[in-house]
Amino acid sequence: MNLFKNINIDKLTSGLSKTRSAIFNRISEVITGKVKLEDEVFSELEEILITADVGVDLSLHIIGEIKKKMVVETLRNDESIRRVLKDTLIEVLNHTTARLEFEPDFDNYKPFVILIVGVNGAGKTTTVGKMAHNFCQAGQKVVIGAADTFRAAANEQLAIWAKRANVSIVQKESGSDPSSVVFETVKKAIDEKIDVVIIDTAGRLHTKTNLMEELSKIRRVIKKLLNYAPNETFLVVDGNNGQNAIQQAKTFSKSVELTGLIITKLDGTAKGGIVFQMAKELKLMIPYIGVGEGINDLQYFDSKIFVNSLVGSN
Ligand SMILES: Nc1nc2c(ncn2[C@@H]2O[C@H](COP(=O)(O)OP(=O)(O)OP(=O)(O)O)[C@@H](O)[C@H]2O)c(=O)[nH]1
Ligand SMILES: [Mg+2]
Repeated sequence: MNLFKNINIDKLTSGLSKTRSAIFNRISEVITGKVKLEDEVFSELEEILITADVGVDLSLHIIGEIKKKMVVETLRNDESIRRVLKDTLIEVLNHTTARLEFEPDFDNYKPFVILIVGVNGAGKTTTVGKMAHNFCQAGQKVVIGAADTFRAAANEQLAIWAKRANVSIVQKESGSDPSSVVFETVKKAIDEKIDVVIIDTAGRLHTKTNLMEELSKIRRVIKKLLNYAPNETFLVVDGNNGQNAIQQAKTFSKSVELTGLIITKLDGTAKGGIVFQMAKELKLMIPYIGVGEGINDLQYFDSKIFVNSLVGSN
């Protein structure tokens, strides 16, 4: 019953193709036939990683690790270099957070409540729709709460997603208190024995204190109804925003307790290396990544599969 772990290797591979072809394919060019690894090769590798937005410090760390590991490699060829690179990248993703994978405990938490937050246009609403679809496909009963009461068009956009995903939705006229929508959504879930609640919120600048306070109020309202909830508070960030997205996440986490980071629009960038930097700096679980606008384009994040899709599995 793990269908909510939507992983489609073909989608993932094609979604990450810009980062792979612009950057990681270059690695092949650099290492092909280089049995003896000169310093020059290492500095080229380093430059490639930095260009992919892996970050300077992290790229240096990765190259250092590869150098160390290659000393003990008996067989030095393209494949062993690629393998060592992959192992090192997986280690970076795995050693930075206590919780590696999104494994929701639906048996003990019903309803399981997920709150989605982020700056304007990050991909929150789209992600809520895709996530609802994933859970619904896995046989869960889902309700979406439309707590973005700020933008007039927000209700309509989310209603379209709810219809596509074939899940129920709670909405109020725009201008209503977002907390009252949240209250009604969670109440409905309890009354109707719904498995998963996903709350979409309005885009907010992490620097606006009053808007961040609104999120705290939403959380308090949820907690009043279910003392264990929200189970998850996921920050959605646009993968194209690079360093800025890291800053957003840091400021958001000061106001709300984040439990995960969803990185969207990785299909639109050649700088997907940002995922490594985010994992390392933010130490947050990455439950999903977005690799397209379609309903199936929210992919469950598995560090090994992600690295294989980027560096190639051969
Ligand atoms: N290519 C691509 N586009 C995406 C992805 N996720 C979201 N988008 C697009 O990004 C745009 C903004 O998405 P929304 O879901 O409306 O973003 P939002 O965070 O809800 O925006 P606000 O509610 O205005 O703050 C839309 O055009 C989406 O189709 C993705 O993974 N890949
Ligand atoms: Mg939205």
